[in-house]
Amino acid sequence: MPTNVTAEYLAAEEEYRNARTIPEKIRALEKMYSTVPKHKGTEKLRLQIKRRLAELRKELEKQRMLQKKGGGYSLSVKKEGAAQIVLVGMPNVGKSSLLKLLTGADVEVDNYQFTTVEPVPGMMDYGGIKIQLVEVPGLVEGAALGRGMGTQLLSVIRNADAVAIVVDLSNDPVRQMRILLREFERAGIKLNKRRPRVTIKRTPTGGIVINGQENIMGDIGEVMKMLREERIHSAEITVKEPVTLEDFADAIDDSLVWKRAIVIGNKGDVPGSKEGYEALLREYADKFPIIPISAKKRANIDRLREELYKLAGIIRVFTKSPGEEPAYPPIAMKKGATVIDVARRIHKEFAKNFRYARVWGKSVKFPGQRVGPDHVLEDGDIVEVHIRG
Ligand SMILES: Nc1nc2c(ncn2[C@@H]2O[C@H](COP(=O)(O)OP(=O)(O)OP(=O)(O)O)[C@@H](O)[C@H]2O)c(=O)[nH]1
Ligand SMILES: [Mg+2]
Repeated sequence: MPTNVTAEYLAAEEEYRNARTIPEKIRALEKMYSTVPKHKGTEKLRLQIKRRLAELRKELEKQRMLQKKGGGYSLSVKKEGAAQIVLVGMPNVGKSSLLKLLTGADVEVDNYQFTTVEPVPGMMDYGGIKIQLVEVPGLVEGAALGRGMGTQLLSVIRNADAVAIVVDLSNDPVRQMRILLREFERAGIKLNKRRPRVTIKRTPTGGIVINGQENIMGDIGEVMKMLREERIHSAEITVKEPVTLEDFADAIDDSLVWKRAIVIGNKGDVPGSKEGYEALLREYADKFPIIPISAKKRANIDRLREELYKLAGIIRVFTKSPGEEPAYPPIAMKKGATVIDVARRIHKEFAKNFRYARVWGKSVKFPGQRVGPDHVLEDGDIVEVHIRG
């Protein structure tokens, strides 16, 4: 038992011992975690709590899967278009209004909570690229612990490519963010972070080998313990950047998902929204792009469409044949796509018989530059593939 834990911590620990259900245990552990003083001496304790929380999250997910088999239902939405972005927020913040505005989807808008009761998709056009937006019914405190279909809703979010959080700027948006972020955390959804650069390659024999061990900022004994608990007995582990023990725990936790996210501040036309926006900026500007809008007045919607497009993580590439104009619409590729990826998309013969390509646009120094198969493309580039024979 570490010294100097607070009375609050001890009370939370007592609550944990008395907890019977998984949600009760999770709430108690969260309290323990938030009341442990943060210093070197409590590092192991914090790690233990976090690991226990991760275990409980997996158990909750398992229960949910069993319920699903037993006749419960899932709410998944089939992906269409170049990327799927979910619109998520608390009830009545204007998610449906936005969906309607951006995609023309036929969805009910009304001034009471839970107007939308299941996920609703719509298709947004951005310069010829289709991006699917999905409104997720309002999330509430406790969603990840099973309240109001919350676990099903969060699994829709886990499946999406990216997340757009919608808040009502006129109604304490910082409080809305706190509630939502806690539910994301509980559901194992990490926003605007990336998985720590730790790779684990299981090996048949040879025990644990750690490359870059100097990057682990903490007790290596704890690392070994975590690996044993995960039943990793023989593996080559490479730590490519400095990590804390908690980062390491995240890196080996395969129940976590990592998503890019933005925050949409809606109802910017309502009195009090300016103060709400400023408070939101103070708290969250370093973690999320925050876009203030008004769905009602259609204010700042072009900027929002641009931000949603950026969030989707795709680029538009125009293809052309020699001596002809570029074809429209462009094709959507993942950021980081190369010339050979484009050739493959056109036709597999194009990839097989690839000789070189000519490229116009941001990724090249001069128009029509000749490039090889591994040349990385940028948004708006024009590609002309030349093949053998
Ligand atoms: N003043 C103002 N009202 C808005 C704005 N956007 C939406 N509303 C109103 O807010 C209410 C809720 O809008 P919805 O689009 O149904 O909200 P929702 O988030 O989809 O609600 P649920 O599906 O119930 O969670 C409606 O009365 C809308 O007209 C806005 O920008 N400004
Ligand atoms: Mg709605």
